Amino acid sequence: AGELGTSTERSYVMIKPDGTSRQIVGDIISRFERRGYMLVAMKTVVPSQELAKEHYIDLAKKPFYGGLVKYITNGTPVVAMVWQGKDVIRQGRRLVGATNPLEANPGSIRGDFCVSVGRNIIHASDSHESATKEIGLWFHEKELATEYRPIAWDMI
Ligand code: RTP
Repeated sequence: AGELGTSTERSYVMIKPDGTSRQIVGDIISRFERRGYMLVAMKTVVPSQELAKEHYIDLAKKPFYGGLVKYITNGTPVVAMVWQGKDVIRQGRRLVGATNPLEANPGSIRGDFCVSVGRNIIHASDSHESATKEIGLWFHEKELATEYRPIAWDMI
């Protein structure tokens, strides 16, 4: 997932089915863009059972795992994204807010939009290791932009 601590660092961010249903995709993307991060890949996906289970494999023993997989595979698309930029993994988690939205600060995505841990809108990688795993799970290498620079659109 790029090189940690540099402008090539990458994070996997996913708007979950409740986020797409509630039509707040644009708002969420804006928050990452205006902070200064670059969208290097994005697509809608209706996750299969297999994909959802693999994504949350580390939580397989948790009592909420079944419900979590059911929620992610309810048939509504998720928006799978890769964001790039300096400290994007850690800052992405700050933009998202605490896992339990009742602990999330107002101004964070969860703190602004939700109240239930089981419907908390968005996922963001929590480490360089999970970012690498998750980007590989949701995207083919060729789907990732390798060069991305803002263009000087007022110069032409
Ligand atoms: P995420 O991976 O989605 O960014 O969430 P996270 O790291 O903040 O939280 P994690 O502990 O990895 O949990 C993953 C997702 O599982 C759901 N969850 N439900 N008690 C519950 O019902 C419960 N706890 C966690 C949430 O959707 C959480 O984001």
